[in-house]
This record gives sequence, C-alpha cells and structure tokens, in this order.
Amino acid sequence: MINILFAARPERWDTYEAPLRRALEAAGISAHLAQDIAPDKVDYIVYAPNSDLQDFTPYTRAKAVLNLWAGVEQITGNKTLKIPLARMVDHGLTTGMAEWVTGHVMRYHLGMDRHIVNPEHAWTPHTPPLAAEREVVILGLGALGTACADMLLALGFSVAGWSRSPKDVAGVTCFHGADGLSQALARAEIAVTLLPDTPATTNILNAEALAQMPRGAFIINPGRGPLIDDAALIEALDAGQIAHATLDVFRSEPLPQDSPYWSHPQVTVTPHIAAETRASTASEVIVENIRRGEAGEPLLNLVDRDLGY
Ligand code: NDP
Ligand code: OXD
Repeated sequence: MINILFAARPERWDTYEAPLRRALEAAGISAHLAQDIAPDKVDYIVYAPNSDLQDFTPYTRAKAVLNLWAGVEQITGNKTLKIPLARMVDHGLTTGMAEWVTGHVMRYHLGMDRHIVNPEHAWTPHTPPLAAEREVVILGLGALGTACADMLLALGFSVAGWSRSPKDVAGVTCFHGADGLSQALARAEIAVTLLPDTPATTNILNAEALAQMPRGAFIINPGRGPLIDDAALIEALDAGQIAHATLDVFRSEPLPQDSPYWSHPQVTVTPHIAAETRASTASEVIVENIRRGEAGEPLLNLVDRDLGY
C-alpha cells in the first residue's frame, strides 16, 4: 500500500477524490489517498502550487511531486523541493486551450467585432482574407502550442511557431532561438503566446518585439502575464502598432480593478479561463506517473528545474 497526499486547495479535493480513486483502481494500485498524511509516510504528492504545502523538507520518503497545473513557475524555485517534479499535460486541458485559442483567432481573423459592436448601425461590407492568407504565429511549441497549431492548420491558417530548441512540426514553419524570434514576429499578424513563465521568457513581448510585428497585429496571451511588458503593450495599442489584445493571464490575478487593461478599448480581459485541467483525464495522467514510479519507469512530463519548465 502506498500513501498519496493530495495537497491542493480543499475544494479541489471534492473534484479530484473520486476520479483519482477510480484511476488508481483501474490501474490496480492499492493506495491510501488523503489530504492529511504524516509527512514521513508520504510516497507521492499530488500538488497544486497554491496549496499550503510549501516546505517539502519533512517529506523524506516521497518519490515525486505530481503537479495538477501545467504551469510550474510557482514551484520550480522552491529550494526545499529535491525530488522529481512532473507537470500536467492533460488531454482535456490541451483540447480546451486549442478551442479557446482558435475561437479568439477566428474573432480577429473574421473581424467579428466590426458587426457585433455597431452602435452607429454602419453598413460596412468587409471581406476577410481566407485563413490561408492569414499568418498566425505561436510563441511556444510545447504540448499546448502544437495542439493550437494543429487546430489552426486544420482550418487552413498559415501557422508558424517559435521555441527554444529546433522543432519539426508538420505543416508549421518553425523558428527557434533569438534570431528566430525576430523572424517569427515579423510575420505575426496574430501572435499567440504559449510560453512558460521563466527568467528567459519574462517580457519576451517588450517594446522592441512589439515593434517587429506587422502594424495592426493582434495578440492573444493565454500563457502567463509576465510574458508581456504591460507598459510597452499599452503604448503599442495606443499607437496602433497593435490593434487589439486578448489577455487571459496577468502578473497579478485577479487583475486589479485599477489595471488600465480593464478599460482599454483595444483589450479583452478574460479571467484565466483559457483552459482548465479536467479531473477525469488529469487523474489518469497522475496515476500513470505513480504506476511508472512504482515500476521504476521514467516519469512523464518531468520539469527541468534549471530551465524552469
Ligand atoms: P510546454 O513546456 O509543453 O511548452 C513550452 C514551450 O515553450 C516549448 O515549446 C518550449 O521550447 C518553449 N520555450 C520555453 N522557454 C523558451 C524560451 N526561452 N525561448 C523560446 N521558447 C521557449 O508547456 P505547455 O505547452 O504545456 O504550456 C505552456 C504554458 O501555458 C504553461 O507554462 C502555462 O504558463 C500556460 N497555461 C495557461 C493556461 C490558462 O488557462 N491560461 C492553462 C495551462 C497552461 P522547447 O520546445 O524548445 O522546450
Ligand atoms: C495551468 C493553468 O498552469 O491553469 O494549468 O494556468
């Protein structure tokens, strides 16, 4: 019998307890799963970074921390964490993100606002280009970025992407590294930021980067708030360099009431809802890693603590 600690906000227990138990049973793993277990008896920690557990020192026999979130920026710097950390890659989360991104790309591509918000009742016929004539660039070609690329490709968009290491993604024009960023930005009529929040990605969309995009470009950020230099974006919006931005994530969440984003006419704020981990599929991912841990197999989705993602 192994001991699995569930360390997340108490309300998440209601969502996850049954699916985790189901997945453990399906995998034939006999386990004690609870929110409260003596630290020196815990084998695995199912974890959310906003849990009260921040000091891992007493968890002397734990084999891994299994994160319920895709983003790990709140835990990678934790010096008390010495055991492997796996992040969430969940089919439900991935599909949700691809749908959310595709929806917002379509809004910009078709110019939907023009007719949805039309207080003057203006009759302004406007034919958008076909998707094949629209350049969408995804900054971050990981689990989520590639799923978004696939969905956009299926609709016919011209899709490019940018990552840290070289990539070969079918149908996607791939760029990487510092030079690659300028090349990617230069074609980004619509840019989607799906990078992790690390020291290397902070303010990746700064004034210089925004100036490299085609005039009147659109930005969709479901990645993390610090990817964008907020002051530079507002300046670029005011100057017309960026036509509109849809922002789902922010340096401070909930977005403070006095943030200029709330009232900016060229900004849509969504409350960190781009995608959510689905308990049923995520529980299977967590349990598969526990199975692997017990079988001595490598864990899936391990975080590189030096890179921060
Ligand atoms: P992955 O780790 O799978 O992918 C990250 C991508 O970013 C990789 O392609 C990686 O490059 C690239 N990258 C990382 N650092 C750099 C860098 N310095 N320069 C260039 N490229 C870089 O993450 P996911 O796709 O699963 O998730 C991405 C982010 O989405 C999460 O970290 C999280 O912040 C956010 N998220 C937001 C949600 C929401 O609801 N708003 C929900 C879930 C996640 P390489 O491939 O070379 O390693
Ligand atoms: C995540 C998120 O990281 O919801 O999973 O943002």
